[in-house]
Amino acid sequence: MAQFPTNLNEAIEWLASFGGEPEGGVTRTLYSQPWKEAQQALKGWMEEVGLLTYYDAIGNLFGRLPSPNLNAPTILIGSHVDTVKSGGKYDGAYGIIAGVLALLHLKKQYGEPSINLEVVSFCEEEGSRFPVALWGSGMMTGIYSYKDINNIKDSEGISFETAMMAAGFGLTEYRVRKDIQTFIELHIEQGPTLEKVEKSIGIVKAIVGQKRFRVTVSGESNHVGTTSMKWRQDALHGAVNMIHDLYESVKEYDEDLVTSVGQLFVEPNVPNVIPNHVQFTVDARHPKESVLHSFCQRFTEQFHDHAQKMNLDSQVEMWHEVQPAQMDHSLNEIIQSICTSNSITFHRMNSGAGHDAQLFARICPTTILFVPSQGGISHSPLEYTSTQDLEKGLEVLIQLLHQLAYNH
Ligand code: HGY
Ligand code: MN
Ligand code: MN
Repeated sequence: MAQFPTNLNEAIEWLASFGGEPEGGVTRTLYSQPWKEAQQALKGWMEEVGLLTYYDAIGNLFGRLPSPNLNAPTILIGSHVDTVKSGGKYDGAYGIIAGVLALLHLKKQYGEPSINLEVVSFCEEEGSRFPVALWGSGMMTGIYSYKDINNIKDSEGISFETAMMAAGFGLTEYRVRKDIQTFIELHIEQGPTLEKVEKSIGIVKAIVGQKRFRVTVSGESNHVGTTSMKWRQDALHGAVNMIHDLYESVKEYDEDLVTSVGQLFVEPNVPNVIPNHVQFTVDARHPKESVLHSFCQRFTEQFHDHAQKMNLDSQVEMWHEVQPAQMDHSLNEIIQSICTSNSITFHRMNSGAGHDAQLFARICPTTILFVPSQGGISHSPLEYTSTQDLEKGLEVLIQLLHQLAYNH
């Protein structure tokens, strides 16, 4: 294959090769070698298609199609380049690739826009290497600052700051942009809804709020054979009771509330030793902040009750929280009219996944549109979206940007 892709499908495979794994997954975590290579390759591709490229101070990469009007604002499109561990080819990547192809098409077809158009490859959204998520958009919107990464380390003990500086970023003060007029993200749905309702485009009304916790349970390790059940301080038994209650409590709320324990570490993790230390994560989400808050308060109290009854110590620490975000109604109306006039089916829905659009919605008119995920699978090597669906999403994005950025 030539150095740079010439179409959507080629670009998906090309970008997935950076951090690609033999079993088909992709691992491209913030400031890692595959991450650096992917950003550099995207920069080369953006330049090849005629965009002006640059990095900001933390490693967000931009490709700009400028307006001749020096005072024009900027419409930003794009998504995140990082992935979860052994993730899919489309999560984040599709939004960046579609952004580059859309600007290439608009430049060829209509020349210079009256409003600057920029595609961004956000450095990080997932929170899969460090316990910080939405780093790229969080800094761009001014919601985060460098102090938010103080004392943050990855699972190998490498500090966020060390990794950022080793990649050549974080060396200068961060300047929040004031020229962003609109943010639009194109993304795979990562769920089963569009496939079930047999529609091609998801027009997102709101993105759910989410809270992520690290729970630590401490007891006392001892010999499994000589310690009677009544004398134990078994951290794993305590954690199991907590997790059981978590999944029971969620049933008492409406079906929009979701929660998961995605990670669990046991120490000393030896078959004939009673565990003295357990750490697990809780991810909880809902479109309404009040419901999310009440659920999180409830399970936190339940966890501490279990710990107290079992003579254990417990810590429940929230490390990530993002409010639910409403998407822009007038942008969504334009998307709906584009779908209708192109006979592209659409479905109005919420997003259960968090996205960079969630933060941009706080500073400017923002929306995110979805294309279907086959089987609703995501964050997995089995993540897949058909070329036809990918192309439809790109077509809607192109027409939306043409309406917004080219004076007729
Ligand atoms: O976890 C999420 O919602 C997103 O995929 N980062
Ligand atoms: Mn994701
Ligand atoms: Mn994503």
